[in-house]
Amino acid sequence: MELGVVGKPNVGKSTFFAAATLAPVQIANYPFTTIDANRGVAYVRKRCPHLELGHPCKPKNAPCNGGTRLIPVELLDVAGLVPNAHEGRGLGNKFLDDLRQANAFVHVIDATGGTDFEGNPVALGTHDPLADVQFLEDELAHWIAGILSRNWDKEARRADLEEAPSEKIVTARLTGLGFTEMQVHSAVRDSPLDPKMARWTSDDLFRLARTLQRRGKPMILAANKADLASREALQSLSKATGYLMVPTSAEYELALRRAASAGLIDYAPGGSSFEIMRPEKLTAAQEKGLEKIRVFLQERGSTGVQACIEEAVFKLLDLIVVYPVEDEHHWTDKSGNVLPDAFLVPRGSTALDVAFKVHTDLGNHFIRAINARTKMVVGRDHPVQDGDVIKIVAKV
Ligand SMILES: Nc1nc2c(ncn2[C@@H]2O[C@H](COP(=O)(O)OP(=O)(O)O)[C@@H](O)[C@H]2O)c(=O)[nH]1
Ligand SMILES: [Mg+2]
Repeated sequence: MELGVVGKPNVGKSTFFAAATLAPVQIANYPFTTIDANRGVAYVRKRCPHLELGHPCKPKNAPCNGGTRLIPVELLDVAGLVPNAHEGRGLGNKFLDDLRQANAFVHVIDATGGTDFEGNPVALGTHDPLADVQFLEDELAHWIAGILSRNWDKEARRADLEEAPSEKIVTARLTGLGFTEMQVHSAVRDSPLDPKMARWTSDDLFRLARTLQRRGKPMILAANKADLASREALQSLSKATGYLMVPTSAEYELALRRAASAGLIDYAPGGSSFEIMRPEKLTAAQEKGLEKIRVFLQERGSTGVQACIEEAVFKLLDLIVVYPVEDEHHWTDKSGNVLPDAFLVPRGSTALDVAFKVHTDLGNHFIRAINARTKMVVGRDHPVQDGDVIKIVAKV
């Protein structure tokens, strides 16, 4: 699972990334850190099923923080995209190529309208953030269209002669961009296209690219710098975009997580409050800064950063969490670890999909699954539910 943090320069992408990937101190020994300069691990939260068991879990891939399971999600901080990045402007193509595997994008916009297209600061309210949404969509569609149209005419003629299905040709051309075959097939099917591929115009290819981009690389908006924007302005922006949008203050979230990891405050990311632990260690400026943040949290509920990642995962991508175990009675793996793993899978995934997610062998030798809560046996095609604890029975 990977989310690409995208947007033009100076909107707060790196601040968002730094905040989201800074682990709370309680789990600092867990690799929720930066993998390299611009790849890091954030997480989404779920109530851990160990609370039902009455004794603690022993997690391997997703730590548990007092009953809150933290399930890792990779974040990619992409350097700012400027208009015409697809033509290579501002190292555009390299950055676009970094986004190939992203399942979805968090598009960070400056909700205050205080940054122009190139990332230069301008008077607040003088740049329309909606224009950024349009521009980014266009860049992504141009990028996909560019890959799709490379030597199109030649290949299209050959494919027409061989009567190759167009979905197959398009899928092959876009390998590595992270689209599923189903997404490509449905995009081709829903586009008004000539049966002969050689007759597809560059406009046709661009429209197809746009459909693919919207379906295969969905986007949530982080309306950032919300600390400088009024609630009313944010509400009308949200209404106008037609996208899922979460107001964020990446700057406040970063300040809180840094203060928390320094032991100055007690703060759980996503929370609506914090507690000062070491008042004697705070400078006057820090104290004043924290008070401003406290007021913001009281008014808005949270900084929005954690909420934005969770909306991307649970709403935009509609993923659910399942807990595979080997012992359906004790909810353990072979070595007795309680609820060792938590996996994100698309809603509608079957027991067999979960088996493959755990291990290819388990998928290949699948016999049946057992819902560890109800002890009911379920077949391969049974769709799993959010929070299911599930045992896979396979031929050994
Ligand atoms: N007021 C405010 N400033 C922010 C926020 N997030 C980032 N900034 C500031 O915006 C500028 C650009 O941030 P940066 O993360 O480098 O943007 P990037 O170029 O998109 O990666 C920096 O001066 C940040 O301190 C925020 O939530 N509120
Ligand atoms: Mg940056």
